[in-house]
Amino acid sequence: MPQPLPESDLLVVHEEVLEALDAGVGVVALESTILAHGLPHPDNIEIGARIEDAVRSGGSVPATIAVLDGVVHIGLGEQEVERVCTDPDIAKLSVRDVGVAAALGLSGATTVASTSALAHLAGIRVFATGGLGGVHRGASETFDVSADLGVIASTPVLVVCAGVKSILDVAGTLETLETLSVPVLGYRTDAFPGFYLSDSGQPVPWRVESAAEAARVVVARARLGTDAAGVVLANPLPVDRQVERSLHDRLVEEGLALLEREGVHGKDVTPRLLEYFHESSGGESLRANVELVLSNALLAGEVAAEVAAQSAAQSAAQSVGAGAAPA
Ligand code: PSU
Ligand code: MN
Repeated sequence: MPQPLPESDLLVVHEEVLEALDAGVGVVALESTILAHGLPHPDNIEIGARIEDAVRSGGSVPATIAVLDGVVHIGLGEQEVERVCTDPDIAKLSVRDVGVAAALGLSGATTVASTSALAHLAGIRVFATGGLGGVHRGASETFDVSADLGVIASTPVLVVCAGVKSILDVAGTLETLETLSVPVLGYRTDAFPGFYLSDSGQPVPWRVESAAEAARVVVARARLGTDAAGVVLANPLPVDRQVERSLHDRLVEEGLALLEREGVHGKDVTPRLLEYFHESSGGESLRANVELVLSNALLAGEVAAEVAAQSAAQSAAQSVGAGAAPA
């Protein structure tokens, strides 16, 4: 079990989250970048609350993570979520930015990378998001590879996501995850999902059929000590809920052209694309985005509850074994 970081003037853990961790109840970390930079205001406030409710429906306690006035918060109250959703100047913080924001007393939303790293510090083992960052198309020239990948490679947190968007180089992203020793599990699927699409056209190396099975992977990796990296659990939208193929292809093509035209790069790429999709899909990209995030939060809630239960059973079995051993 990871040892939770003690609280300090730089980091506070919400009381309910702390109690859940102490009691061995499942906890699911949630990122705040999707709220601040991935979903339109003011819908993001209500969606944020629904994501937390979905984690609870899965049997776990949600911990949305953000940096507010230089303090890392593991778990946000209602007003804090509203602040993240409303402040137009809130920064997007990857891991490298968190210490800077803390030192300068700034506020920011956390990405998959920083949310995973901070969740791990707090002793949280499961994390739900929409889509993972990855290798961008043309990365061999631009070097644009999301820090999400490198951080997952060194952080033992299971990330539930709907794969990556097809604006990325999906095959290159999967190759990189293999190189970085990050296992990718398909949840009831053999196909790696493509965010808006149920199937990106790439296969997943492994398939699990239940939350309990995904949790067993986490527990077995910890017991063997082969858990330096995290795990990606890829949860596709049902085929009848995906974005229609022709609309999808038009959005991707137009979105990539727009980036080129506007000279957008670096950390602004994903927020700008999402904004464009939401504006020009007649609500369809937002509908799919919300559905997949809620589905991921529910599944993560179930997996975290299972990880907690299986870890407790494992510790109990170990102490019985130790007690029965001859002196
Ligand atoms: N993918 C999405 N929606 C998002 C993101 C990714 O479908 O909002 C966000 C996540 O916070 C992710 C970040 O960690 O974008 C990756 O950004 P970059 O590519 O700049 O590392
Ligand atoms: Mn990038």
